[in-house]
Amino acid sequence: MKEELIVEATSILAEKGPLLYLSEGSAVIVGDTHGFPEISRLALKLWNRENCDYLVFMGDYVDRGPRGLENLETVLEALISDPDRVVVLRGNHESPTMNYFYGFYDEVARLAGVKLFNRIATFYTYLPYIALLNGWLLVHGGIPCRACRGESEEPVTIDYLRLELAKVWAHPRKGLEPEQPIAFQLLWNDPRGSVEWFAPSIRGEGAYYYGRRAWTSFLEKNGLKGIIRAHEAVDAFHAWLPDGKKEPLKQDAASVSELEGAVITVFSSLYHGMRAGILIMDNREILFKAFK
Ligand SMILES: [Mn+2]
Repeated sequence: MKEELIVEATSILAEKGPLLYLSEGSAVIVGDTHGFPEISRLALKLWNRENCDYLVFMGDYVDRGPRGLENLETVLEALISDPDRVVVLRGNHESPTMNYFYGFYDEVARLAGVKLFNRIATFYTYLPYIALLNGWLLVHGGIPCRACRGESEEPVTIDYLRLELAKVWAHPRKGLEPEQPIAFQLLWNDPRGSVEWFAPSIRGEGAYYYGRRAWTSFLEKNGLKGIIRAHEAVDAFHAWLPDGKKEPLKQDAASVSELEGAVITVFSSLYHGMRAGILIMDNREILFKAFK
């Protein structure tokens, strides 16, 4: 990968900020791709073929899979080719610490050298955390708690998230590893229908499960329809419905009204041997595409 590509992508993101308000439109939405550029290219092809307004990548481009650098390059070339319509969100693997443990640091050091890795690490701090589209919240992990005591708590507002993210976004020290609790949870939290409010996550300190009352009260307070996120290795898709039930989403399409109040997970990598999911959505309908 050329250094100029990272530099150009960084300067595009620097103008956008940590929270993106997208105007209404159709979108192709991609979950974790983890080193599988063929899935990112497939999403690009779908985006062109279906003539959608947006192409949204929800983070975790590198680590685990075999070709992280090539995958990141594919995503960044898409961003540079159409910066107003291609959205590139941050995942929990857009982090130097994760890259030391899960393979991407070694991959870059071997193929391109440590200097490029440092450029990439700076680039991570400019990635947006959240996009709002058609009344849905798009985020890698999910919604955060503040008190996190496992009991009912006032949901966070979008304004609060914007202000908290402004404190760490593009900050050369604070943003390199998103340790600030709100930023961290946006990238690390998982939904669980069996949980009511918030519960500590098996992923480790600072990460939580957000339960059905946590996400439904968050959606209500912010006037949102639902959450689309990635982060968990599932077979292409699943959804938690507002009553806490799990829906495997075996059908090819669902109306938006049918899924109102839900948290939808889309996972788009092949490293775990299951199918890669890609969503196509507009104001009325969500299509579920799965690939092997
Ligand atoms: Mn993840």
